[in-house]
Amino acid sequence: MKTWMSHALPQLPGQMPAINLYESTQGTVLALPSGAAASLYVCGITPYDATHMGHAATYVAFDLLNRAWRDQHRTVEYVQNVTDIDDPLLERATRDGVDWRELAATQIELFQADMEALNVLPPSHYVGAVEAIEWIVPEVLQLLQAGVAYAVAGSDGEPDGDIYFSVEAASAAAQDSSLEAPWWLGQISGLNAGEMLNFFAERGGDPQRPGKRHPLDALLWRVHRDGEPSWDGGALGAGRPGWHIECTVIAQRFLPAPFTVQGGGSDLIFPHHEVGAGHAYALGGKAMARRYAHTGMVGLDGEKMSKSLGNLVIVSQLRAENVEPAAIRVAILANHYRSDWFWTRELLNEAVARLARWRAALATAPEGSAAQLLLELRQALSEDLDAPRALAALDAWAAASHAGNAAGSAADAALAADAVNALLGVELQNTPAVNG
Ligand code: 5CA
Ligand code: ZN
Repeated sequence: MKTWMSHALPQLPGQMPAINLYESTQGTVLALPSGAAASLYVCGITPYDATHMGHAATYVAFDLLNRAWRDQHRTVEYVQNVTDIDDPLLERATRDGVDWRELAATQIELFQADMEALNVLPPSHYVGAVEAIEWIVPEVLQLLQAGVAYAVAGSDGEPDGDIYFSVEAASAAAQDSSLEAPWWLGQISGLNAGEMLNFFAERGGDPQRPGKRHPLDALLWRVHRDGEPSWDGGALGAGRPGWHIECTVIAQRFLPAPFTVQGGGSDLIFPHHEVGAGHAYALGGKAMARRYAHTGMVGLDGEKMSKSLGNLVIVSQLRAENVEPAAIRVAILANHYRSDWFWTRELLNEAVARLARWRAALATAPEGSAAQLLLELRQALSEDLDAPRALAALDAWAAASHAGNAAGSAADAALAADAVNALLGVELQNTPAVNG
C-alpha cells in the first residue's frame, strides 16, 4: 500500500548518544542494541474511524525513536500495518450502511493526511491485512502442521473449521532447548491468568467460544460466513485472518528476526503483542522483537479515548478548525510518551503560545546558543525519549534569546531550527513537503 509523504529531514552536525528506552517486558530502561541498522514495527490503525489524539500520540512517540536513530546515522527499517479487515471495521460499515472497503479506504486516506500534517516520518513499508492474506495462509498451515494450531468444530450456527492457536501447545513447544529463547504465555505482559482473561475478553478475544482447548487460544483463521468477505485460504478454506497473526506475518516478511523494537499503545501488550510473539516463536523459533515499547493511553474527560466510547478528539477535525498541526504535535510532546494523560484545550493553547515564543526567539538567537540546545535535546531524547524535558530546554533557550539584547546569530537560528525539526519534528521555519 502506498504510504504518506515525508517532510524534509535536516542533517545535524554530530550525533545522538546511545539511546535508552523503557522495555515493557522487563519493566526497566535499557540501552537499545547498537549496529548500523535498526528495525521498528508499530501496530497501525484499524481504519473504521478517524485518527484520534491517542493514535496520533502513539505514532508521534515512535517517530521520536525513528528520528533519534536517524540522528545516529543508522538506517531504519520501519514497518506499519493497517488492519483493513477485522470485525470492528465490518460492524461499523454495516451500522453506517457503507461498503467496508470504502470505509477503510477513506479512513486510511485521512490517517495518512494526518500523519503527514503532523510530520510523522512515513514507514518504509505500509502493509494492509488484506494484502498479507496470501502470506498468512501458509503460515497458519505451518502452525497446524507443527501441532500448535487446531480446527474448531462448528456449533450454535457457527461453521466448522475456524483455526485457533493453542497457547498451551505453543508454550510447551517453545521450551525446546534448541530454540534461541523460550516463549510462554505471560512472557511479554507478565500478567496472571485472571488478568489475561479479562483483557482477552475486552480486547477482541472470544474466551467463551465452544470447542476451544483453552479460553485464551486466539483466532488464526475465520472461515467464511454468509454476508462476510472472505479470501481463498487454500487448504484452510475460504475465510479471513485473525488479528495477531497479521502483525507477526507482516513483521516477519519485511523485518529481520528478531527486529529491534515492537511498538504500540499499552492496550496492545495483551493479548496482541503477547500472542503475536507466540506466533513468531512457533513459526521461526526466534523472538519476534528484541524490545517491546508501549505508549500510555490518551484520554478525554476522565476516560481513555476510544472509538467504542466515542469520547474522541479527532486530528482532522482540529485541522479543519485551522489548528496548526505543529501545535498539535507540541501539545502531544508536552507529555511523556509512557504516561497516561488527558487532552485539554489548555494543553493546545499552551502549545500554540510555546511555538510562537520559540519562533520569535529565532530572530535573537545568541551566538553559540544552538550547539548547547542541540546537546540538551539529544540528551533528553536519548533518555527514554524525554520530550517534555526537550521542550523545557527549548523554553529556556527561547527565554535566554528573548532576554539578550545583541543582534541574533543567523547561524544559531538556522541550527536551532534544524535541531528542533530533525529531532522533535516541529517546524519552526516553513519547510516545503517533499516526496519520501
Ligand atoms: N490495528 C490494531 C493494531 S494491529 C489497533 O489497535 N488499531 S487501533 O486503531 O485501535 O489503534 C491504533 C494504535 O493506536 C495502536 O497502536 C493503539 O495501541 C493506539 N491507541 C489506541 N487508542 C489509544 C489511546 N487512547 N491512547 C494512545 N494510543 C492509543
Ligand atoms: Zn498489531
